[in-house]
Amino acid sequence: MDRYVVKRPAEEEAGGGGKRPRAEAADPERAPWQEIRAEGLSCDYRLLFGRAEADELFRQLEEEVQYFEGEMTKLQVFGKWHDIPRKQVTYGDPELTYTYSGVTFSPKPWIPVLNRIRDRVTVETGHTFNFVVINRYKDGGDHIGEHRDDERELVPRSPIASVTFGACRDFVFRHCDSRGKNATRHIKPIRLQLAHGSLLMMKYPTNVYWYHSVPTRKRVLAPRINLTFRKMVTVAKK
Ligand SMILES: O=C(O)CCC(=O)C(=O)O
Repeated sequence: MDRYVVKRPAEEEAGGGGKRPRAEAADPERAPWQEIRAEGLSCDYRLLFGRAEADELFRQLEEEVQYFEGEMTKLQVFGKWHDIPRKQVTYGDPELTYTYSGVTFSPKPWIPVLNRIRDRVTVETGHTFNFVVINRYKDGGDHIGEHRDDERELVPRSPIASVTFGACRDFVFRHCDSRGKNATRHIKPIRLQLAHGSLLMMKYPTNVYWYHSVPTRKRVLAPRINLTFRKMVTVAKK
């Protein structure tokens, strides 16, 4: 498996035999983009928030985000309904909806902490977003299975901005030709470790060819929150 690990400065120091962190890594304003490329995969990754701001945003998200309850916590896989193995919610512009695994989500209205994160992504990337899916993994038992973000409602070829807070979890890309028993080719999966306060830009055509997942990791005891900002097609109301 190809492995890319971009750690926060403190982790770099601990793992690097007491080496001082590089200046650009210590200051998220100057954190460099890391380009992750493979056949049909184009992603850019960097730290977006410094440690203190990331901690503050994580705390605010824990206090202010209200996750779906009841029927909205189930999803359909091969015709059978299952509990979603994590908490989930969508926020966004009022006229939008989003269908995922047989469930149509209506967004809750934007709240200040989400506007702040979304605006920072826009300033750093030049892309605008009108919808966000938030996933909360209480520990390493919570997970998300392999899927592509290729829903019909997404603006064609628009990038998806994935912002992570909390525990560092493996994020695995697998090429569509290299999945399961019917694999026709052996393309190595790509494993990323998405750090607290980081941004992963998943650009076209990544979600055409590559599935992604956050697998269970029993040794992870801390929570993680991931926000995927998306641009959805706005359908004019009659
Ligand atoms: O938690 C993550 O990093 C992935 C979330 C995800 O795959 C999704 O929202 O579609």
